[in-house]
Amino acid sequence: MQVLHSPSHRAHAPAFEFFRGERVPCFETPQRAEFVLQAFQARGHDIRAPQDDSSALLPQVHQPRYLAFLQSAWTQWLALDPSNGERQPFPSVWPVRSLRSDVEPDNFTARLGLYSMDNGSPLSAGTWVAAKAGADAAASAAGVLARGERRVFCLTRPPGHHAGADFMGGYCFINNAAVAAQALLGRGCQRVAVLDVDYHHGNGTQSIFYERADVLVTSLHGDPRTEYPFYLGHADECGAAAGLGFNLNLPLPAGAPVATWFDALETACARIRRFAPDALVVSLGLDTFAGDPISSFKLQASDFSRLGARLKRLQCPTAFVLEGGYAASELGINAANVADGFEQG
Ligand code: SP5
Ligand code: ZN
Repeated sequence: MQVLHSPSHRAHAPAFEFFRGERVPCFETPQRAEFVLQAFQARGHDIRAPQDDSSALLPQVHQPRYLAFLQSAWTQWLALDPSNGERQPFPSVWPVRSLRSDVEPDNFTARLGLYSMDNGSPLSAGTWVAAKAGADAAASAAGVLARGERRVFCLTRPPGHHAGADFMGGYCFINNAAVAAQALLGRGCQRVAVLDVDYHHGNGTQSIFYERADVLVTSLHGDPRTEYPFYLGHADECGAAAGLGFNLNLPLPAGAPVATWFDALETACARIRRFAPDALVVSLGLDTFAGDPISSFKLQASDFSRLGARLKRLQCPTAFVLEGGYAASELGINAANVADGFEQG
């Protein structure tokens, strides 16, 4: 299948994140994408550079002042102190309930908190370049499907599904799945379904489309009562206003057996089939893998082939967008198994 990939992903390479108060190496590394690229090359997939510029789509998915901040954040960080090039910015204050988020503070760290849902999404010098290249791949994927291909794979990082209209979070900066869905609507689709199979609930994607009936968002994920992102992803979130009934969450307990996961996948597939979308965007997190270091579902490599084959049966033009998955050395096999399961299924 066509695999859209840009080496610009490497520009996003923060050194550490925080875990229980300690600095630990980032889980979301450039090496992840390199493993996936190697696996797709080894299996003869058609690796291509993204052809479309997502610039006009981004403000349809994200708030302009958030995009402006993200694009200039590293320059602003350096302007505070030239030696900041050796450091990573982290937010330390957030506008939670009762505080104002409509007024943008002048202080850099205060703005970083305004535009962040957590302190777990470190920025580096090339974050914008890498995230924009990922969004370009998502926009290009819509073009590939519009030209008649039945499937396409965005081999991109950083991931996107935690990023909301005006915030970063969970290693995500631009919501690539939302960009792909919006681009498909712009290319003539009437209805687009998103299926998010990352271990973590795609809070950003849900919130972006929550009041819309043209994008159905379905998600299988670890129960937010115990799993990140904690504050969204419950089963009673069904959409609102025009979007009521167009959001389906299927939270599963941490440690849920593989059979339970595939049962939930059937429920999501049934809802997607009833929606009769013109295209499907799969937020493909592979952190459901048994060997994932930060998650606790139990899928094996062969289960990813089964996933791909099941999605093929939806008989819908499908754009896969890479999300999480932190067992880096097995990520390529698992991603390629989804792609090959889809092609052969
Ligand atoms: C895209 C994506 O998968 N983002 C995930 C963001 C998760 N951020 C929280 C990481 C917390 C790590 N906790 C480690 C627990 C080990 N038992
Ligand atoms: Zn995840």
